[in-house]
Amino acid sequence: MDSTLNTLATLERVAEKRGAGYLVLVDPDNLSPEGVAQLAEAARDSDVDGFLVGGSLLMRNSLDDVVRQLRERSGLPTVLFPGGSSQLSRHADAILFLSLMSGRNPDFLIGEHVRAAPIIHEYKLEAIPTAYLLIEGGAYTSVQFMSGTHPIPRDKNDIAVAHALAAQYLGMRLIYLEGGSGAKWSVPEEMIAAVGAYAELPIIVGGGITKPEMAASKVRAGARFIVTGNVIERDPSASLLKEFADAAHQR
Ligand code: 1GP
Repeated sequence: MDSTLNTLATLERVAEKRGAGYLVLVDPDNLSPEGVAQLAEAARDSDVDGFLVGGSLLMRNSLDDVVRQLRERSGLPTVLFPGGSSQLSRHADAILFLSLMSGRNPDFLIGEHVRAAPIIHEYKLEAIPTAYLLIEGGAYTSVQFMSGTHPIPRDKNDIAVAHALAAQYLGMRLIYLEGGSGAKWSVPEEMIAAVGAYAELPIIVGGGITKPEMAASKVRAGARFIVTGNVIERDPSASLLKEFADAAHQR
């Protein structure tokens, strides 16, 4: 095991033990300080496995506070999920070092990474090389607009598989299949299964997952981590968090 990737190793152990992990995405713009504190405590008591924090575009400078609060109050792994090189915090456990591989915009393939790397080094953040594949989700999403890229068509499993294999050969550690926040259609189970049949990397699935049954079905198809954002922003109750966690934890 790579001893420098402690947070990834922790998350992988959880997924191994429980069948899959459940991660809650927090957009710092969308929560008040009280809301962050409540969510952290509810997650701690509801079997949630960790937080992702970030957004395609942040309108407020609250990332540091949100990350610190989530981590301190929940004790859960808190990982940056940045929309760009300005979304860095020394308080996080790790950062998904995302390469938007489904796109052909060099800024999101390497440019933002070069800008972020010195700060990541200074903050001693664990950088987790992650292939980020945007999959058509029936809505024109913020990440599409902000990155100026097209998603992979949702019926083109071969294209998703080829990207995932390329990611593996390039040394990525995770594959993120992203339907986009607020997607009408989540990533199809057939595509998750197709990617899992070829690539050996753990698959994260997010975007448009609004019901625990959907999370369970993605896990049966081969997802190792499930991410929800909007649905928990709308109802950050411990009971709903627990339902999603139970749906992801199939062991
Ligand atoms: C995480 O962007 C997603 O991958 C979150 O999507 O807000 O639709 O859950 P939702």
